[in-house]
Amino acid sequence: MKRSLGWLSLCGWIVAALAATSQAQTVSVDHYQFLPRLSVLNQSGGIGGFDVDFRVMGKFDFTIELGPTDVWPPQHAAKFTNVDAWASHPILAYVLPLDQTLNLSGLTGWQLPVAAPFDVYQFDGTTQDGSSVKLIAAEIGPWLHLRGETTPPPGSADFFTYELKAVARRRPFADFTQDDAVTNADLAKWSSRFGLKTTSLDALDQGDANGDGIADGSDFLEWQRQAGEVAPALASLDAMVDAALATVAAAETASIAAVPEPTTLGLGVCGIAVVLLRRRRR
Ligand SMILES: [Ca+2]
Repeated sequence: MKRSLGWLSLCGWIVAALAATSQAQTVSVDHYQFLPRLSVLNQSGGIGGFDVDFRVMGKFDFTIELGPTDVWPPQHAAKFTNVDAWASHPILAYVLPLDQTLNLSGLTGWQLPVAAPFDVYQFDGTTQDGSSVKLIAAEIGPWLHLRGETTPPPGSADFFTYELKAVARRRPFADFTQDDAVTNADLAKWSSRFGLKTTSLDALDQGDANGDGIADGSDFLEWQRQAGEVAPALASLDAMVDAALATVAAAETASIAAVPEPTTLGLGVCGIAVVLLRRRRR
């Protein structure tokens, strides 16, 4: 009886341990802020035949988790959390919440096997109206480049489709003038706000780079670290991501291609040795 109880408790312990390992492990959480000048959500379609560019603004967190541990190499999963971002109509006073139009918080992302000095994630999901969403996110230095689109549910006639091209900067960010560059103008803005608490308005706009509610010395240090920084052009980011994505296909082909067996490898080495010997004799 005692022995069976012991076995039962061991089984319980193993089950608990397995449950614990199957829970996603957070690798990193980065805070980002959209750069509205470089971020556009295009809305097109509908019966009226709309084609409108909305400006994307707001904040979100980018969370990386360890994927399933039973695959090798281990893959990272990504998701958007604490999304407080929207797309603003160029003329009319209305906005599209990104969590609604793209279901940003509901997308699941996987790291792609790119041969590039930065990480690329592919996101998939569905919006509330049944449109499917595909999105690529690339973490290039402090910048997060996002591009993606929606496709309406099959057989639907009156639906909008959306295309996103956006750049976000990791926070803290010392661009207080919101011109995507950290310059003396930002220092002047910070000085004019020094010691003041931020209100419900945008924290950056009030000299608060780290978003702790006050424009103080730590925000000056951020400005000092980032002084001279200019946001990269959208086209150059696009080209980098294109080049990285092109290596995914190559990586997949390489893994499929057979690794030379020791015998064939040995024969190849023998062949080269024979050729070299012949050359030497000549
Ligand atoms: Ca600036």
